[in-house]
Amino acid sequence: METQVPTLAIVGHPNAGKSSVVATLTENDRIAIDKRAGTTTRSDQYPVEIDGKTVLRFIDTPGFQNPTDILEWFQRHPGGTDLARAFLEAHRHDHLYSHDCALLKPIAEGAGIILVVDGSKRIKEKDRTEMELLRLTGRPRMAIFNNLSANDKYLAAWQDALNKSFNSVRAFNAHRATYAERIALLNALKAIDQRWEPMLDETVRAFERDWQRRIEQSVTSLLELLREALTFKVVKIVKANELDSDRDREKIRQHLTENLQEGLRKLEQKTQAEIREHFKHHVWNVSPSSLLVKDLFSDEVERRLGLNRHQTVLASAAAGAATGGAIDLGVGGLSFGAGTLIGAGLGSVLGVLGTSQLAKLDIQRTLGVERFTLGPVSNPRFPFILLDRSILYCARAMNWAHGRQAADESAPNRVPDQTAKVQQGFTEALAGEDHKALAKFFAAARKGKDCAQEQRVREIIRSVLQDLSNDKIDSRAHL
Ligand SMILES: Nc1nc2c(ncn2[C@@H]2O[C@H](COP(=O)(O)OP(=O)(O)OP(=O)(O)O)[C@@H](O)[C@H]2O)c(=O)[nH]1
Ligand SMILES: [Mg+2]
Repeated sequence: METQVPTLAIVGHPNAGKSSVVATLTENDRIAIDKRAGTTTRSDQYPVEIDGKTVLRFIDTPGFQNPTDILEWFQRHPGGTDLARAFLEAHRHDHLYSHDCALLKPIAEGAGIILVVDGSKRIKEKDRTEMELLRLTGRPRMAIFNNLSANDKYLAAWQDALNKSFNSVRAFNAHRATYAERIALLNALKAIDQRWEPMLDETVRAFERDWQRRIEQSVTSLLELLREALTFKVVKIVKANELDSDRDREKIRQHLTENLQEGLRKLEQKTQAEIREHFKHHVWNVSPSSLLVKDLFSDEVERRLGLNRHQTVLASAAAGAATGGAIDLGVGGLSFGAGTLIGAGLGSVLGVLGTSQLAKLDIQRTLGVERFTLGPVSNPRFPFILLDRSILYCARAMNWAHGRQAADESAPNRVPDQTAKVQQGFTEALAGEDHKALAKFFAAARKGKDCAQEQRVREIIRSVLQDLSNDKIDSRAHL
């Protein structure tokens, strides 16, 4: 084992949530976690790598099997010996202590210790035994509360007992911990062994750079999605003699609308897969009540995300004025200029996406064929809705702890994605100037053109994503 790479063994009772803590700390959702005790039977190493370099190592261990025996054995042996190593040598082949030996092995090899406890349960004799035997190993050690319920009746007693034997005692919840809390834990590890300080400082900086890089990659994915979605169109060519009536044309329109929607759904899904990859998610169980699983073209999504009507009109007017074209608010196949629209009363003009037009149908007749083209999307609200939903997806990817594989209703999402809880889209909370910049970017994207606003748009989205991952969430008015 390279000594300069800080290595921490995660220890505790069977089922204390040790593997869940390791999964969250290493962003590895493939680690076996189960409600049954005894899931982990050997010590497994989980290196944290940044740019191909191992900067930190966590070791998942089985729960203590016979803590009382270990403590008694330690107490019978003279101080100054490396007790973990001595115990291991004496019990290496004793099947009765197989889990204990697996647990003590990394400690004997020099790993620091993170003890995981459930501070919501009453403290028992066994807990005190484990604390004492870990103290006797003489290794740098931290204790963390991974509380499985909100009960805080016993917390003071735990604090008291742990403070006596551990260099640092902190809360770290495997299901709720965010990026910021992971960084805070790494910083706290510096205090338990000063030799680690330079390496951990570097690790924290590497983590921060890596996180910024992921946010940047996500912004790129989102801009790419918007560009692709806003140029996407569907075409059907039919022989004129196969078209009897307007009913046939209406059927083609419906068919093309379905294709257009399906194509846009696919583009969204492709981007979602990229975002999961940026944030290392392989397990992705979203509850059916989440707005993220509703159809992109459903009323719920349309109602809860995107700009409001007033904002849409103002933003589109600015973008329309800039490009010198009329604004198509795409309602019932009619096209309104800004003046007409405002004069007509906003309420009656902008409907939900389901009833208003997503894109215009163009029909060209030449040489005995009719060429039907639907798209690209001209509805001015749609890109705001798509962007909002993508931001919501990023928010979940950024804030969903990798150790949270099972459903856990007790831990609300950092950024609510339950349909009933989403009161407003992210773009709606932005300033009018930002709406205009976005609208101009969308207008240029529709034409497949570069946009002078692109840098600005990047900054807007980056800043929203940074806020959502920096624990500033509670200060956002709409959440
Ligand atoms: N509600 C809640 N449940 C948790 C939390 N952390 C872990 N669990 C659950 O506790 C159970 C045990 O988690 P594991 O991570 O497998 O525990 P372990 O300590 O590794 O267990 P063994 O390997 O069997 O010793 C699983 O059902 C987890 O989903 C948490 O923070 N909150
Ligand atoms: Mg385990």
